[in-house]
Parts: sequence; structure tokens; C-alpha cells
Amino acid sequence: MNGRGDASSSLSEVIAYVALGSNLGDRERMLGTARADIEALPGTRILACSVVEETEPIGPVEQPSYLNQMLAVATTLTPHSLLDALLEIERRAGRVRESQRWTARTLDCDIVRYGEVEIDDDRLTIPHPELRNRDFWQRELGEIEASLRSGAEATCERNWVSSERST
Ligand code: A4P
Ligand code: MG
Repeated sequence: MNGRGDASSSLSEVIAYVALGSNLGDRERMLGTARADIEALPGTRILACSVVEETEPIGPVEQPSYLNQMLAVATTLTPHSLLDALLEIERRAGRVRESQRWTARTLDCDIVRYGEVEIDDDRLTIPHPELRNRDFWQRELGEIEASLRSGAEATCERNWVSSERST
């Protein structure tokens, strides 16, 4: 771990849950690159990964189906620094930000939880308000919490399942 000792990080590690989503381009590769980029962030390591699920798109416009995956990470980055880092990873994945929410994207990285912290400011809402509405996030969260409890190692590469379990 490489803590930085500045305002972007704190001394202690927090477990955060990050949801990945992709429905444009080579979706599997997008998730793989995102995992590698997250693992390379300062003071951050991946502890567990859910399976990759194929889900029906939720949103106002017709768009391709998503691949979704949830990660548990241990990080010393503050919530806002983690958000900045994830936005940069999205940008590098070719994400074009539309004015309308919930449209197709190469990569989306959302912070679902950050320890027990609650935030609601102009940049960040944690826990993510959609957690209660998305069955697939709740399933993935339950899966990686169980995996953390069992002490299993992160096996992100082998976790692909093609699924139409939907939302
Ligand atoms: N922001 C606030 N809270 C958070 C948070 N906890 N994590 C702000 C990440 N970002 C957060 O995001 C807009 C702004 O939200 C960010 O700049 C940050 O300051 P965005 O990525 O530009 O917009 P968005 O993703 O379209 O909107 P939003 O509200 O983040 O939506 P979601 O929840 O990300 O939904 N269907 C399926 N099947 N699977 C999906 O993964 N995802 C979405 C996007 C829609 N439909 C989907 C899926
Ligand atoms: Mg988002």
C-alpha cells in the first residue's frame, strides 16, 4: 500500500464498495481495465469481486444491456478523492458524459458504500441512493460481503458468468 499523507488520503484504511457498469464497446475488457486501474490507485487494493452479471438496462432511452460487477476495496483515499480517481478512470475508458442521466456508457464507476460514512453534498451521495432499487447491486453486495467474511481471495478474472437474471 502506498499512502500519500496529503489531504486526498487518511491514515486508516476504509472498506468501500465500488459498482462497475458498462454497456458500450468491449464491455468485459472495460471492466478488466477498470479493475486494474482501481488496483493501481494510491493506497487502494481490491479485496473481493462479485461475479459479472449481464443486466437489462435501466434508463429513459433504449440502450444495450449492461455488464455489472461490484468490488470491495480497501482504500486510504477520502471519499471525494476516490470519486475523482474513478471519474478519471471513466474518462480514460472513453466515457462521454451526456447531459441526460442513465444513458449508455463505456464505463461507470459508482461508490455504493464507503465504510459507514454518510455523505450528501453537491458531488457525492453515499450510500448510493439507487442501492435500495437495484436487485443486482444488492445481490452483488451480499456476495462480496460473504466472500470477505470467508476470507476468500479476490478472483476477479474467473468471475465471468453470462446471466440474464436481470435487475
Ligand atoms: N455522484 C453522486 N453520488 C455518487 C456516488 N455515490 N458514486 C455524482 C459516484 N458518483 C456519484 O454521474 C453524475 C455525478 O454523480 C458524478 O459526477 C458524481 O459527482 P454520471 O456518472 O455522470 O451520471 P450517471 O451515471 O448517468 O448518473 P448516476 O446518477 O450516477 O446514475 P447511476 O446510478 O450511475 O446509473 N442499468 C443497468 N442495468 N446497469 C447499470 O449499471 N447504470 C446506470 C447509471 C443506468 N442504468 C443502468 C446502470
Ligand atoms: Mg454514475
